[in-house]
Amino acid sequence: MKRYCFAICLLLCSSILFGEDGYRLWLRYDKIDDPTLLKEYRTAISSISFQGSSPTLDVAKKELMNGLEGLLDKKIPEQKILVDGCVVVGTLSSPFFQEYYKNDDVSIGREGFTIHTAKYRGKNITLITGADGDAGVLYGVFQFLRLLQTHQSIAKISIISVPKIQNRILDHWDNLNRTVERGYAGASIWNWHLLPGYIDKRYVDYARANASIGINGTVLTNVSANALVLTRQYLEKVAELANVFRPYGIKVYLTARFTAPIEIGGLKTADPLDPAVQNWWKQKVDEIYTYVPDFGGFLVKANSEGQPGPQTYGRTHADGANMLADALAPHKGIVMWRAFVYDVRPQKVNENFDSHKVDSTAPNIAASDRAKQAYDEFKPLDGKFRKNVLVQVKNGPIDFQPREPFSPLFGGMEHTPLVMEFQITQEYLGQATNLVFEAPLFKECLDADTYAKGKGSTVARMIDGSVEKYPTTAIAGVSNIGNERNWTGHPFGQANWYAFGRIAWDHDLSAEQIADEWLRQTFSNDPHFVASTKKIMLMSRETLVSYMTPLGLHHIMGTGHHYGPAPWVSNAGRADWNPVYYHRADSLGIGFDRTSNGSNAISQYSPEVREQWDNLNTCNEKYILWFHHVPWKFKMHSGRTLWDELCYKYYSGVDSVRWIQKTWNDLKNYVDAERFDQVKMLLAVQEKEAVWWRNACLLYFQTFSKMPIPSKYEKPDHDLEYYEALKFPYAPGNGGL
Ligand code: GCW
Repeated sequence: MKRYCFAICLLLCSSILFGEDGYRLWLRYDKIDDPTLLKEYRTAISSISFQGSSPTLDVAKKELMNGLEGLLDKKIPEQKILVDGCVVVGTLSSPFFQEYYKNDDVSIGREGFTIHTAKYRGKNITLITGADGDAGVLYGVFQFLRLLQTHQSIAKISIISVPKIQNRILDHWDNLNRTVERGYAGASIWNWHLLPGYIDKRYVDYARANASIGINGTVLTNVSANALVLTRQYLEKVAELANVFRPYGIKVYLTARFTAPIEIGGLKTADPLDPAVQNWWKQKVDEIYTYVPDFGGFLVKANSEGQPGPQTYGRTHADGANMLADALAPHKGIVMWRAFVYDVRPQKVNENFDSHKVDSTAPNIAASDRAKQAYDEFKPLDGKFRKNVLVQVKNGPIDFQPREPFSPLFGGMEHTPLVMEFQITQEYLGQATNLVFEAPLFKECLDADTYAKGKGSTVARMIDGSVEKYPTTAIAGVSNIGNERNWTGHPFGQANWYAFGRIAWDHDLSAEQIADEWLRQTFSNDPHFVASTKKIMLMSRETLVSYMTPLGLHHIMGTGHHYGPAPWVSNAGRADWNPVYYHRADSLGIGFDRTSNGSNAISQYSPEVREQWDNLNTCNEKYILWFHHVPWKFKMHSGRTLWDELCYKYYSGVDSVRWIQKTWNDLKNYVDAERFDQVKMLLAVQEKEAVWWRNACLLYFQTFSKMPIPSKYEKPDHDLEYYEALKFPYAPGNGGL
């Protein structure tokens, strides 16, 4: 009896320990459940042999041993002599690989790797190699484990993989009090109070997860910055995190508050041309490097949304960025200076702008276009930045909306390397309740052609240094990670972290391939499960666009918390915080006229792009209301009027969510109960939110169009007043504001 109880206890404990709570992300390493494949793998992998040792090689070895032990359900021994089935791992400079490659030119740069199967000295072996020092070998090990986790054949491998972009960075908008701006997955994972003494195991798992997808940098703190992180007390904590991340090839960066010299340095000014200020930053940077010898540099949000900056002192963004760059240069650090600016400053206004005949129902809107400001401010500064400054640009000209055209800066800054900034956290994409796979959004932007240097000048090629050779290239994603057990709140939020890393490494990967890989590693290799869930993922972003902001609508969400629809809001603190500013609905039509007759934002793009979008008849309909004020009865490609098309989009968005729900429900037997139920519940919430968006937006826009919602559709279950009255005082994500 006793023994029986003990066995039950053990069973219970192990299921608690190994329950699918999502903590293990895509690094689950469970036993290969296909017996034939398991046999093949066990024959092909009999032992491992690490050539040399270093902190990075040591973590690579640990990962490989753990991974193989889990996947093959057996301990794989280390072997000093070559035997059949040996996996030989090491850097190119190790004696083994020196001899193996002899005079071959192995072009893998600092961080690339190769994986090969070969017959060598009569033995069938697998070789994984990378350059010295950096994490190439580790990346190779993770790629090898990925092959097994996704059930690929390993009989004949020949992979050379080199990242296309040098710095692949997660930007955390985490505050020192552990709130996370636009974070929906609990508190910050950085437990500042317990650092430097207590190293949470999560820091190591964070580093493993990032290294597994090639992320090699982390900005620890919010761009809306707190100068305290630059004090000695906090630098000691930062140093400990950097120590944990170093073996995994991850560099630490910090956000620099422009007025730090005043706030923590006791100076009277932060003017970047003041020698005392310059000297303060120089000394501060030198001090940082004593704590973190491989410190990456600063990310700066200046003169934007209340953050101080050089303009506060009558200086330019270039003056500010260059001052920090000079302090960092001796240490090889970089400055990522953000172009997300829309400060309260007089703006140049096109005289014709707003001259389209608006009638008395049009809300009162300012004669400016926020979409133009980043370009207007930064274009004149092109060529004026130091070599170690990169300008960091959000993917679209406004602000991480469900859909935006690419920012014109990507085609406009010939002499300045740009950092692509994507937002992984779903501030405007249903936060942590909506299932939205972002790879299609990332790809849509990266694959867009700027025509800046002729056809084929895609956004990706403009930032990765293939069009202009830059000494440094970078891409950043605003993190969606928090301290919730499964890291991202929504189980599918993990896919967006994963997708960002994979695309940052290789922007030629397709969204489909990334979804496929992620699903196989995170859930199951079952073909039916993978096919159905992949379909869900690949349609999810377009689905969200349809029920939130179809046809180029944007920025019509709730004020402040950005939760839910609020297209009626017209009383926010600044004109360009108001949804009415962006949709401009009136009795004649809807949409923001950014053509040459309107704000002329279109002029910031190359002629080839301009030509497509400036003309109402050739403009891709997914951007039509972004660039045009379109009459309600305008005939769309479908043959429907604009109003009917809008109804169609909103209704089809909700229908798609319902289809996704049904498809997920049918997958019950393929998924562990915990994650199945979580996703099921969240999809029910998403369906409610989609209906809410649809009803609220259509009822509101109908007050201008005065046209009926076609009778074939289900009727909104509340009236407009009901939706307008909804309030969400404690909606998450506003941390630190
Ligand atoms: O999208 C907006 C967010 C702000 C954020 C800002 C930015 C960190 O609503 O919360 O502030 O962008 O990117 O600086």
